[in-house]
Amino acid sequence: RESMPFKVEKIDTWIVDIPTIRPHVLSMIAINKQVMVIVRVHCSDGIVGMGEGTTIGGLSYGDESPEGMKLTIDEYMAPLLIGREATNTASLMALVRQYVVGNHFAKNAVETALLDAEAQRAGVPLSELLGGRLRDRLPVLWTLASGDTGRDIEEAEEMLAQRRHDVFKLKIGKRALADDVAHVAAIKRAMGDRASVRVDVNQAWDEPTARRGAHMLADAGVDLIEQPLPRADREGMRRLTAYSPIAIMADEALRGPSDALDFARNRGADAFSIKPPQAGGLFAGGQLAAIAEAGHIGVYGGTMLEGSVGTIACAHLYATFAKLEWGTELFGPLLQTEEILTEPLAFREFGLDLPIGPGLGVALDMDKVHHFRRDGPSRTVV
Ligand code: MUC
Ligand code: MG
Repeated sequence: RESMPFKVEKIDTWIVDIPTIRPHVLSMIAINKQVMVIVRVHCSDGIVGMGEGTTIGGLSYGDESPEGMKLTIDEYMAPLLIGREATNTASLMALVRQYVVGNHFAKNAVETALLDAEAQRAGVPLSELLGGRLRDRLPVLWTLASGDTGRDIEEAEEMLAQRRHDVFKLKIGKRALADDVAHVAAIKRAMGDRASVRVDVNQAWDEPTARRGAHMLADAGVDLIEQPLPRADREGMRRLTAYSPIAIMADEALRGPSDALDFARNRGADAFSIKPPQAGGLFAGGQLAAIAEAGHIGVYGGTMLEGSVGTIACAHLYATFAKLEWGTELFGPLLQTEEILTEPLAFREFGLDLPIGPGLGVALDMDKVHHFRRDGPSRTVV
């Protein structure tokens, strides 16, 4: 075909630190801020595509840090992309994969920015490039993780009253099983039938603890247990899934389509938390959903607690999924004290509305971005 004249001209990568509205306590770390790498791909036709690379608690969740993502993109990915035609994301990402092993979060951020640019150029929402929307809004749960039972119940009541969320995920695994179960049971008792309650153990249990935990949590009225065992313990996940009276979800164990295929073949989980950064990109995330559907495994739209750019990119993908049995947890922007978009995302009525504009359909407030940039003008000591 005739070659397109538009080239990738420049790639910005900015580390942006935003405080959280309260401490967010997970089994491995408590966070007080979120750190995003905002990626902007400038093309020679004037189009700028955006992506985001965000993880949780530096290197305590996964093996990529924000600082490492920035370095990987600046030193290894940008030189491969600059000067190339900007209009074929699949071929650009194939080139990146040829020279960069792993680094899924960084790849996802770059792929998102390239796809955003392509969708803007085509004048269609990103979801169209990803296969087309099957829904215009997504259900969104909220994670109660203040570390305090009373405060979590108050927070849940507020969310219900505002009609913002009616599904809650609780982070457990840090304390003794009996203490964790008492915490979860108190919250479920306070909620009654008004809300669904699930837990995320973030790999903290061993198999005997998980077996006991599954029964105790089922008795407490919990619907689902996310990643109870270490990500490498696939046999344990398979046995637990067969044994547990309530659904078991895989999260950290799913680092791409081949993990998903293995889990589907062996029924290593009842549900997948699909996270494009963990899977290696939006296309890879879509492949996980296809494998889940083919394997009769439930689908859940996960989050890395991204800000608005990463969140809306995931939303465009999740809107294309045939099934979304467990809803989504795309609440990341609501955990941050500052919004870096000109118009915040539309969270209402227990869900999130998809934007209708081209590409991601959102715009950065550049003053805010520059203010919160780690190396931004306001932070530079002359
Ligand atoms: C995780 O492990 O699922 C998603 C929601 C939340 O509170 O933490 C994240 C990470
Ligand atoms: Mg999880």
